[in-house]
Amino acid sequence: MSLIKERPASDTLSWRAFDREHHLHPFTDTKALAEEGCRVITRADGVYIWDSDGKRLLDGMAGLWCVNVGYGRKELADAAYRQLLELPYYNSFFKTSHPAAIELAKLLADVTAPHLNHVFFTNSGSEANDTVIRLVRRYWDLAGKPEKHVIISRNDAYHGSTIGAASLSGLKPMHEQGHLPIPGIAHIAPPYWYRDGGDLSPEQFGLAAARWLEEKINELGADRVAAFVGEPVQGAGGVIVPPENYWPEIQRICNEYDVLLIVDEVICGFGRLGAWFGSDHYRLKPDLMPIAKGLSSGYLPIGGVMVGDRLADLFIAEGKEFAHGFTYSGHPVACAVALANIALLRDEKIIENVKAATGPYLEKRWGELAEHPLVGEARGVGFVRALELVKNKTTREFFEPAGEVGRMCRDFCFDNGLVMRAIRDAMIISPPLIMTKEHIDELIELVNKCLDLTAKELGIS
Ligand code: PXG
Repeated sequence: MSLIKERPASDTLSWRAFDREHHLHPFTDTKALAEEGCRVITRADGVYIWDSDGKRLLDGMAGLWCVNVGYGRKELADAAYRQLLELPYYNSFFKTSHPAAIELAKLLADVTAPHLNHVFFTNSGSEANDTVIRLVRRYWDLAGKPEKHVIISRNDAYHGSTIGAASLSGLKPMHEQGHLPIPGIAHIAPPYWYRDGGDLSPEQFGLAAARWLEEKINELGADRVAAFVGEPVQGAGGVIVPPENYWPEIQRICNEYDVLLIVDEVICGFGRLGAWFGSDHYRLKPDLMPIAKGLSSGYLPIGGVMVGDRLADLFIAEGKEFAHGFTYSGHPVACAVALANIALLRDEKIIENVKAATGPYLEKRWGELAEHPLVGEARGVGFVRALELVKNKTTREFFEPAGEVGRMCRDFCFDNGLVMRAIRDAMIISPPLIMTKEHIDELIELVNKCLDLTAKELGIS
């Protein structure tokens, strides 16, 4: 039912017109969108979405890396409905709480590592990362080392769009457009072997890339460095999978220099890598762990920061107020949906299935795509994967300017019933974790077709 008075917004053309006239989209060239018109998605079920013309698309991106349990789960809708009737809103300020937030906090403590026993709720991954900055700096203040305030992040990182999270992010346009980063944030290069590894083996490069953190700490002075932040696998930066020896070395360096480790699990958390968390997959012990997306499978906005005992113990012992929080921190309806979502992941053994069955199958089938003349590298972990499209497979030469070939391939995907994301010229998937082997076969067939169409357009065979 439409609330728009002038005209029932029930068809693609009128929706497009209203969208063009009134809606500013995130990360979008508004002029180009106005010229082309937006795609209107009207419904979804399982691993498929439908647009307003009734066209079905296989959602290779699980929305925006988030619909882990797939679309149309009645259990989540029922949980929201029940909570809306019982207690649609209450806050957790001023010594109050409510059952949904309490139970979710307890469940999160159960599914995360033993030293992660507290959660601070937010409404998004961006807010979670802003909260992280506040927590880290507050922690070192309380610990009597206020000069330890610099947070080291990485180029190509994406930690969100609020001022703090955008500062942690390592994407040039975000910094250029916002006079960012804020003071006290430094960046090192990521472990992007395919692009930057040169003649080094992945192992040699992995160690060298981790040592850039050590060099940066020494350059800034360990007494000034508060924390290091990284995504287990960098998502929006292009699904940058670190060599196996990278994270153990980062953990060693953080321990040695007493630098807190922040592992941003907004994409990798809740099963994406075939483990509950990326930290489990890489055997990391984070002091802080931002979460969002898969926490509710995107059904409602909710995020949070898992806070390790080291920080939580000091905050509690200190007995002083932490001056930070949001009206909707621990929103009851979002918490109820997150609880139902985690219950599905656990009870239906969705993550175990990715690890043991569908993940390895996807890995095998994805690997076959490396044979394609356009594909320089087919990489990934679990259910997050990338194809690096290159001009020359032997020399690892990229296309110039970056992004055009990726966009071309992405458009072929949409036209042929598949959602893939293009990051520069890397084609990305991050599908719902409920994908079956049959869905994976369908996905690979569509990807192959779209790669062929792209190659044909470029005159490459
Ligand atoms: N951390 C990571 C690792 C993310 O991927 C955020 C934090 C921020 O979360 P919120 O909920 O504030 O969006 C993200 C978000 C893309 C894309 O195009 C990726 C994200 C968001 C929007 C688009 O790849 N990741």
